[in-house]
Amino acid sequence: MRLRPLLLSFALFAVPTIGVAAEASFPDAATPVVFSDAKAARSAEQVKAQFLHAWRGYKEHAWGHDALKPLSNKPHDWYGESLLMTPVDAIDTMIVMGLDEEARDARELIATKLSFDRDLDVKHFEIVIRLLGGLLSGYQMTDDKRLLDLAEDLGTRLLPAFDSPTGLPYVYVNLRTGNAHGNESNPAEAGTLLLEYGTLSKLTGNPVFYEKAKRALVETYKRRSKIGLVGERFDVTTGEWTNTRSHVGARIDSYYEYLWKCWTLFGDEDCHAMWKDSIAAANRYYPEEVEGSLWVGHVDMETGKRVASRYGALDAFWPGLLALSGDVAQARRLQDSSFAMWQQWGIEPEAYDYRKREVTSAGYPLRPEIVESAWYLHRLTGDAKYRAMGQVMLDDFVRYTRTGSGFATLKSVVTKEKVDDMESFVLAETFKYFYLLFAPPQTLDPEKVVLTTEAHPLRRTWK
Ligand code: DMJ
Repeated sequence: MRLRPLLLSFALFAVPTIGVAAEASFPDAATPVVFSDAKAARSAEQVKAQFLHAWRGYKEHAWGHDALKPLSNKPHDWYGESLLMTPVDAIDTMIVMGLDEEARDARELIATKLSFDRDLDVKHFEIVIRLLGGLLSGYQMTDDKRLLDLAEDLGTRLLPAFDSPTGLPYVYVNLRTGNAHGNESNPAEAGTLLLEYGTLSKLTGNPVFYEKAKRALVETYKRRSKIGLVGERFDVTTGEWTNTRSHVGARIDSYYEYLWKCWTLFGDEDCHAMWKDSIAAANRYYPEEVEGSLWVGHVDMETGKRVASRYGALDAFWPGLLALSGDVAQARRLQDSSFAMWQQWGIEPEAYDYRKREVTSAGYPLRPEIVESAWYLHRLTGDAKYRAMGQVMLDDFVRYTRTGSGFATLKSVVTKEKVDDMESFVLAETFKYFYLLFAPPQTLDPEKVVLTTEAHPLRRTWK
């Protein structure tokens, strides 16, 4: 495994994408996959057009609100008042796609209308990854100091979340009063904060943000079991586990992601050491072979004993993280499994029993993880197969989820019944990863950026 700070570790990305003359042909195990550069350019335009469809729907029906309800064409605000969730989450995608006019509109809306002086109990983790992350990447991409000022104000208001007896953050915090509550949290919500808070510290010169978020990450790691695994839930006041299931899915996933990325973005050796220890345990206990396919499932954190053959849309980020951190061979096999799961219904379910090949949770809230993994694998291997996979998924995504004004969550991947909901991460992540998969490699240079768990690109501009 390569373990080097950011600038060196991304040297692998120099692998050129293959420019094959023929058009896409996939999937067919017997035939080598080809995907021409011309075809990729057309697919990138297709993604941009779909993104614009959703953004224009938001502009027409939900401008100034958190989100668009894509079936009723009504606005939705998470907490009754808008925190501009969609524009903040989406602005860097517009910049990446070269949609300058749209990015300018979004930036002016944010800079002139967004205020965090509100008596609202907000979910700490979601606000950090969507809003703090979006403001910071927006600032780094535009140099608009108003975005950094908003980020600093938000970060300062969120800090009381860390004032628990353990330093593990409470789930909710009031933006005006600082009152924090919600004891039952998890590794993902405690450990997926350091890229955003750490960058805020580096850009403002105030170390408090880095210190608090790093302590939360370390406190999570310190509670790992004797065999090196973390569980699914803990109480932030006692620090005791309340659920000892261990896996790479919901409530744990991005804890692993940030152990690796905090090392690559900040060069923090503690993160490096925690990552090495954690990935060794993960690789020992999670993987399971079933009829020639590789999966990662659920085990007990204390014994390592398998408790469920469960995989799903969130777990599908794991191949990307494995590839990024150097384990391309395992990543390739797992991505094949993710894609097989997708193809069973033409869209992936939230949870899947890979032994029984049955859906166990049928919803699809338009998640990006499988596309994110396809992008990393394509960048690292140059294998056109991942672009061909992406094209299949893009076509399915549009076929089953597009509405008159945007894209709708599916209640069930089996029936394809839609729900009146479009998460902001569709614009922050899903379309960004689709676009990056097809766009020329120089569109976003992974030698210079680390993508947060919400796909906000952060750059190390400090020494
Ligand atoms: C996003 O908000 C983030 O990627 C988070 O880490 C996990 N889930 C969603 C997307 O599926």
